[in-house]
Amino acid sequence: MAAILSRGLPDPERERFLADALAGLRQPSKTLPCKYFYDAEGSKLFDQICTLPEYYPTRTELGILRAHAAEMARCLGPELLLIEYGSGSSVKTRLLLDRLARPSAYVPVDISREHLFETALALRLDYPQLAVLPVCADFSAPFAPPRALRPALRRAVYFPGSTIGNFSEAGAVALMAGVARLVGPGGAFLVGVDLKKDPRVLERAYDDAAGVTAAFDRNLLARMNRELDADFDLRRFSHRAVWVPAASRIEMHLVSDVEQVVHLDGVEIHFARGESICTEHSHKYTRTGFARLARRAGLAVRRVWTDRAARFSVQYLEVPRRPRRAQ
Ligand code: AVJ
Repeated sequence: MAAILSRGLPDPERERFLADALAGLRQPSKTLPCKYFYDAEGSKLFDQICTLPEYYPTRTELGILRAHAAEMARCLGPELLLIEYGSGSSVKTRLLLDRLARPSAYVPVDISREHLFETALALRLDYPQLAVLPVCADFSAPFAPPRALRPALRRAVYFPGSTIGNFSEAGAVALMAGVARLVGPGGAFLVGVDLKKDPRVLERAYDDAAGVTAAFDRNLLARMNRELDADFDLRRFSHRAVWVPAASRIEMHLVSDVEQVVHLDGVEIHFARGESICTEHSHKYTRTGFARLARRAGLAVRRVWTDRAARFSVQYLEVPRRPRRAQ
């Protein structure tokens, strides 16, 4: 009954997921958008990834925040409207919120609805003076920010976790240009950027010994089975993580172990043995490479904090008040 109802009702989120999945799986090199990792199950697995010994980014970024949050808060200034892209559990944000001077409002933006509203509720309890205004949206598409209850002196976007690494260069520039538009001249962007390093360290971070990242990757197939009437056999796909130096990125793939046909909403998808679905790109930057990218989006890097080993960086950027004309 539930299945009949859910099929009969127009569900725009399901329709978009289905259209994106079909479009990706019909390409000569099969792909799926990585934003679909984060259903309730995927969000749980991702939180687990963040605690793995091999997955250095979360731990390293938290260390940088703990050491420099006060200075970051000084850069951001008082009475701030803070908008966060892909807020998840807002663990890192709390380190900033604890240091900010009289923040006006916090706008967490996330596509994982339950996670978002649970987190907002917890934040309201812990920060009674702060207006917490969650927005359930895909931050990579235009969305309307809510009006803050109190006027803010300044707007800033916070984008931790190196999620910017999921975007192509053009995509990252477009995203940052959107940030620049949203915060306006004099506005700020605080972003976590993972740095280029030994490929062995990178490949292990995306293919851990306990198999949590493999389960996270396969959950995308399980999610299509649950939500899109697909029949992926999870035992017949293997998780792979490869460093692609020419593109300076880690690619995650689900490799078909056998020749097989899978059905997705009645459509047949053929897999040759060894054919893969690319599920994620995670670009790694050098400091100069990232600064160049930001400049193309009209943002100027003002401060960079890193850990001792320079594995990860947190970068503070501004939209110049009088933008210089591009040469
Ligand atoms: C959430 C995009 C930062 O690319 O490192 C972790 C996602 N994928 N392990 C990343 C991820 C596999 C993660 N980001």
